[in-house]
Amino acid sequence: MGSRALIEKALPALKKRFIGVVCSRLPFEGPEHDLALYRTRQLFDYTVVGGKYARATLSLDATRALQPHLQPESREMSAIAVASSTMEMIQSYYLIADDIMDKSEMRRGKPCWYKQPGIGFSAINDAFLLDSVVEDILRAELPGHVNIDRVCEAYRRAKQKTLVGQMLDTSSCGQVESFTWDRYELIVENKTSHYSVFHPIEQALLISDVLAFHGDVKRVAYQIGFLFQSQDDILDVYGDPETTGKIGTDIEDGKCTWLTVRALQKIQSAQNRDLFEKFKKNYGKPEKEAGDIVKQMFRDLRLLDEFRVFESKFAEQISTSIENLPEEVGLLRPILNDFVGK
Ligand code: DMA
Ligand code: MG
Ligand code: MG
Repeated sequence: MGSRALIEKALPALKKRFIGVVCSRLPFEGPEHDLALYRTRQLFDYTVVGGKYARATLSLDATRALQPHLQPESREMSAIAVASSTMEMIQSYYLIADDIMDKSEMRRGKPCWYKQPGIGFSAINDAFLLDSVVEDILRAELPGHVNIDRVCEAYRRAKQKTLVGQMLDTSSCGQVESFTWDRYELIVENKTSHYSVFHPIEQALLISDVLAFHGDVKRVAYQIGFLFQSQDDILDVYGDPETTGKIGTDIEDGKCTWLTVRALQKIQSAQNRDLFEKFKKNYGKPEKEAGDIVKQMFRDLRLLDEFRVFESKFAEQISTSIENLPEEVGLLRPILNDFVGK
């Protein structure tokens, strides 16, 4: 059985754990219990279910690669699948908050959670709630595991890093002068690569009791994360909402993205002051006309063609990095190649 299927199979157990932790705080029966039950179910079904499960699948794939003896039908496998599926609760936690901050309308082909009738800003609390149960679930699924404290600490640190990344991402908005590759790399490593690629593998390494070579894995994971976020930036502007399930907001929000850093680099090396002023005047503005001017500038600068070249070259570089991983973590190679392929 594939890891994605095992994750899907683990979701009802994850949901039960989530509801269990929330309801344990309230009287066993009665209207408050029913209220919490209803809201928790609704939250889980709307925001955790229905993604690609890329992070949970990556984590489970990595664990299975490191522990090939694990049987798909075993109890141990079910527990590890639920532990891996917490990656999807974490993802929902970030996305709920990210969509509020980015003023997004759609996520996974439906209105964002905070846009749902009767939800609004209480979505902020829902995000906190999802985060708050992760450690309880990990401890409940892996009782007495030698590395359980390390697993929880890895989550805490990943979260902290992501929040710093989101802070850097949101506070860079509109600061066109600061859009350099250094700034962009820092944003991406923190807001995306660590939690999306490294942390799922890190949890797998800890669950499999591999305590060395995390730094080597991290370097490759950050490269993969960079490819992933730069593609996300391209899709934000050029993606079809029917396929991506979301409507881009980066240009209106004034985000520091792959496209803007490259555009500014080209404008500056051409020493074209007028072009720079034109970009600055129109980037990060709510009006559609301003956004259209920015898009036309991107077109004139042939950024999409350049991205395709960068993408294939960088993907090759990543393949080499995966190849060069130490033999001790060599079992991860096919999983990483697979993840890049997607
Ligand atoms: C993604 O940032 C980062 C986190 C922590 C969710 P983003 O706003 O570029 O992502 P999306 O395009 O999915 O809104
Ligand atoms: Mg966003
Ligand atoms: Mg964002």
